[in-house]
Amino acid sequence: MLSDQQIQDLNQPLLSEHQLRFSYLTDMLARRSLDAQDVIRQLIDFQVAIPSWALGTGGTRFGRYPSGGEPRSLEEKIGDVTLLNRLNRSSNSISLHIPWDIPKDIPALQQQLQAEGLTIDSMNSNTFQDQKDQAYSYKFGSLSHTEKAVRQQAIQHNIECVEYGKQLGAKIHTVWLADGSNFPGQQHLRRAYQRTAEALASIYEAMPSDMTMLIEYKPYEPHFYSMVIPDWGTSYSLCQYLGENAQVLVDLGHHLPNTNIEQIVGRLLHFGRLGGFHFNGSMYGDDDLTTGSIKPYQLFLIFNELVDGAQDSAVTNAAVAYMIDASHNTKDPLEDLLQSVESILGAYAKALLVDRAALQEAQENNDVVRAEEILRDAFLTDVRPLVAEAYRQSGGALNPIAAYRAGQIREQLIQQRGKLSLSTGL
Ligand code: PSV
Ligand code: MN
Ligand code: MN
Repeated sequence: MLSDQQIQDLNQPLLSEHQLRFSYLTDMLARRSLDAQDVIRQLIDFQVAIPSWALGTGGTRFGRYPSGGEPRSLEEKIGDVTLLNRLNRSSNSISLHIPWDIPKDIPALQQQLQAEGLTIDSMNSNTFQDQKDQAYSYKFGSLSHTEKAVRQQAIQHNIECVEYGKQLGAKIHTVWLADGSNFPGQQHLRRAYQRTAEALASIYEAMPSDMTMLIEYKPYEPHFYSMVIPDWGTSYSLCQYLGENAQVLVDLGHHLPNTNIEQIVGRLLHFGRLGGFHFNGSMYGDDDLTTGSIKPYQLFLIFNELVDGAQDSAVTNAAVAYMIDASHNTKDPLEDLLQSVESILGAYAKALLVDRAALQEAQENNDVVRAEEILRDAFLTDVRPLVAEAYRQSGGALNPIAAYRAGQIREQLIQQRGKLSLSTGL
């Protein structure tokens, strides 16, 4: 499905208008001493991992409305990421969730990945649900649980994920902990933290030296009084406790409304502890909407910190892992992911246009308006021709969503896999 030739054919009718818009933007950037090709090169290198759980329709606890053709196996999930990557050449890896994605035939999986030029990005553990044959329940926590046997079971599950990761070549083990409490007094807050730190240390010790543990924080949900890892400070302190292969993961939806996420990013870069992102969009909380759909300026400001950090020799932060973490009820999941990747690339491109020397000068002179205008100037530039050109130069579609629709991909997937969704059993 979707050969290189097909993509070229779909690009053909769009080419002349694209050339017009691209050459205008190239000229405008040159007037500002910016080299469009230099930006494009960086966009081509930028890759965003796709989580296996974003490939099916999400839902709420009220219902789910799948559009059909959803992947029924890990192989089909990799098949979906192959399609996305053929269209935009910017999503060359997939993140797996255990036990949802337990690999059955590892050599065959490796072959499939290699043939498509894909890799496994991260392994994600799941101690937020009880599984069928599980000895102990996580109702009152997993790594933070009061009982040692429950903690041990959760540690063992994480080590199992690390083992799968080793076999599949994943370099990241991500821990998002649903542990917390719903009522004051339910949990001893300090001891729950201590137990978690010790349990994480046992997992950390089981990791090979080239693997990084990403620790994700979240202020609320599933618990509404306290979460054991509610904020970046807690994640950061756990990383400090564990060692240099532990890093903080910033999920954009895991902040209380109006939190200054770009400042958190700046702080973590300063400490060299920024490990990765889960991109999504949100209006209220962990809404898991399309990245950039609600707060595009915030997304740009986050990338502004990242680009600034990358250009500052004083920042020694290791490479940051980028992933989407979104899943909702309304859109075709593949179209949603194409939109998200495009928003991310757009925000990155805009951040690359910021005149850093002028910004620094304005900041040092406390010229507030000038500093803000420099950022706004970059943010308000229409960079879509740069992103489209990056897709084109790397062999992708000039307009991935249009190509997806013109190629009737969803219709073909429904034909192959059926209209019904396995996850709901409907
Ligand atoms: C739950 O909030 C969550 O969305 C976290 O963001 C995790 O990254 C994801 O689920 C998968 O475990
Ligand atoms: Mn997440
Ligand atoms: Mn989340």
